Amino acid sequence: MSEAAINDLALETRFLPRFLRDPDAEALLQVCAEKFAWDRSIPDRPFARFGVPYGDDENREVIVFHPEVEPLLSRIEEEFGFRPDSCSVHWYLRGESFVGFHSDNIEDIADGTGVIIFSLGAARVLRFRWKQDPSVTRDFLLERGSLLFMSRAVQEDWKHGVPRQPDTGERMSLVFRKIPR
Ligand SMILES: O=C(O)CCC(=O)C(=O)O
Repeated sequence: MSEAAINDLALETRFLPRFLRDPDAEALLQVCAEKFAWDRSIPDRPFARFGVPYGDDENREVIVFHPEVEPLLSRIEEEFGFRPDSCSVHWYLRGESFVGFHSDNIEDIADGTGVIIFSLGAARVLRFRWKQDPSVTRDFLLERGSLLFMSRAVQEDWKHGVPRQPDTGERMSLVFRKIPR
């Protein structure tokens, strides 16, 4: 496929590299690490959840957002015009911690919204892979304090994942969405 054709593929994303600046971004990882209730069933990538449940988790009760997360919700609402009501948090303890290629379920994303990945800690690559031709990829370097929005439509055409990156320190991602009612 020609480079021009690849550039025409819709990868509907919006990237805000300095959504939260230091020292706030630097301090927040430690606060989250200490205060969140972590599920450690994946040993090198603990996770936590807030807000409205979805997917495999949908029968649990709503968990109120932690006060540390609330200011981010208001900032996201100002920037994107919707207020997320659900958040899953992934804590990559080391560079070997990873997430394989997958698409998020569009039934868990309200119309007119998208999935928002907010990053803390070490910079990691988020890689998109086009479903029609997996040799077509797009990389975003998600640095501390950055925010990446991906539209609902992105999930239909692309998979995404966070590859292993040895010799990298810990990283945390807070993944926000609004669940359809
Ligand atoms: O940690 C990340 O940046 C990506 C997480 C992810 O792929 C997901 O929650 O679906």
